[in-house]
Amino acid sequence: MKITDARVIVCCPGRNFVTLKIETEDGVTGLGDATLNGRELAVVSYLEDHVLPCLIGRDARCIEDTWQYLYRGAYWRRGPVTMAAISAVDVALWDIKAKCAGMPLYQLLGGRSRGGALVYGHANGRTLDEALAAVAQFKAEGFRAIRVQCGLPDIEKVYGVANGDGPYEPAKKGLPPEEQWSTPDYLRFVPQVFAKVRAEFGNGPLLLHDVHHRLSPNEAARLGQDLEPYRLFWMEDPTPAENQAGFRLIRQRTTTPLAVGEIFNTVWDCKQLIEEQLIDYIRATILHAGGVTHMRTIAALAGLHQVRTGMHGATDLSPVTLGAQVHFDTWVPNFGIQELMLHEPVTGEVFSCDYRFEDGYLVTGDKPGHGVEIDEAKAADYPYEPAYLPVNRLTDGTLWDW
Ligand code: CS2
Ligand code: MG
Repeated sequence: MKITDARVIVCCPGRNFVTLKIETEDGVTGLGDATLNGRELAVVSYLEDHVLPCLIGRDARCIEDTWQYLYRGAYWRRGPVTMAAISAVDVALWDIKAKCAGMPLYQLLGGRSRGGALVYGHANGRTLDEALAAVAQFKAEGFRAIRVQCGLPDIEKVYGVANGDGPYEPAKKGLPPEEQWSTPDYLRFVPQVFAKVRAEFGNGPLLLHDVHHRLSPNEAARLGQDLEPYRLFWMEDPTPAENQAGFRLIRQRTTTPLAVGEIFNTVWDCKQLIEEQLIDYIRATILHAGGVTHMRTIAALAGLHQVRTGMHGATDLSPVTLGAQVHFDTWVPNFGIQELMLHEPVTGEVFSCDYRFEDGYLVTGDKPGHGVEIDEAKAADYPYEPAYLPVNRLTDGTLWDW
């Protein structure tokens, strides 16, 4: 079954998405997501200039061979641009294979392991009162697990908090906006936030928090200890993870569960973290870590070491990725949780999905494939708009991790 056409669709229904559509000689099509937030066009070029010419004429059924061809064959391995491009091809080919088999993707992966994927939503507020109101709202909507982020009293803009009345969306049109950071203020304030949330909502909700790579291992250990009384589901990205050994220090000093990996591209980014059991949840995604094919490798290694999945699911992952991930979550034995940051309604004009939110879970339908389709004519109504993630500075102006 030859691949006869492959094209990249760039659109901005609410935010930018890069989608790959592969067509085969018998008319079956598959979709993959290649969105790399703030660096979208680099992946478009990688695909259009270097990958797609090699795909035409290949057998769409040979997913593994194509993965190896694009990974080993490029000579230049790994990296977010390469791996997002490989993922888009891989997911589109899994979509095609599942459609040809007449099965939803989770069936092809090994079948259902659970009814639905437990998801967590994003409650945030500029003030503690706003954050508490947001938690109440997520609870009322049926979320069982809630991530809580709160502004810092003396800092104007921090990660994870909406600035206006609209939903939180970090990428902004135009050049990169700037946010501010103060580690001492943060370390003092966050435990108070969770004390308040537990006092108000009791032990029922599963609570999560994203540190967003801003602390040193020692500072993260302090925060982990201070949060222990509030029994978090996880503390995410406590420190940048290029130095995997850095997690030893955090791990030895706190029982607060640790999650990391939304920016990882391959199993090599988390091999030591997993093998030494330095983390509890691996957040690598189908989109940025090489598709369904490579996420299986990561999840299998994680499973050997009692690490569970907790895939990234922010709005910069398109509905195509979320669709594929819900199938993966429905099957993978060592599933932990799935992030769910809802796309704006306008995104739904371009992408149609076969997954739904039900009682705190994402449940996939039974359409063959991953169940997400794109309306290309509608997509053309929303052309690409340059947008960047923020950069972060300490209060004295020093550039910091965002
Ligand atoms: C995040 C994201 O969802 C998360 O956990 O860390 O908000 C992240 O900042 C964006 O996906 C960046 O593209
Ligand atoms: Mg995160």
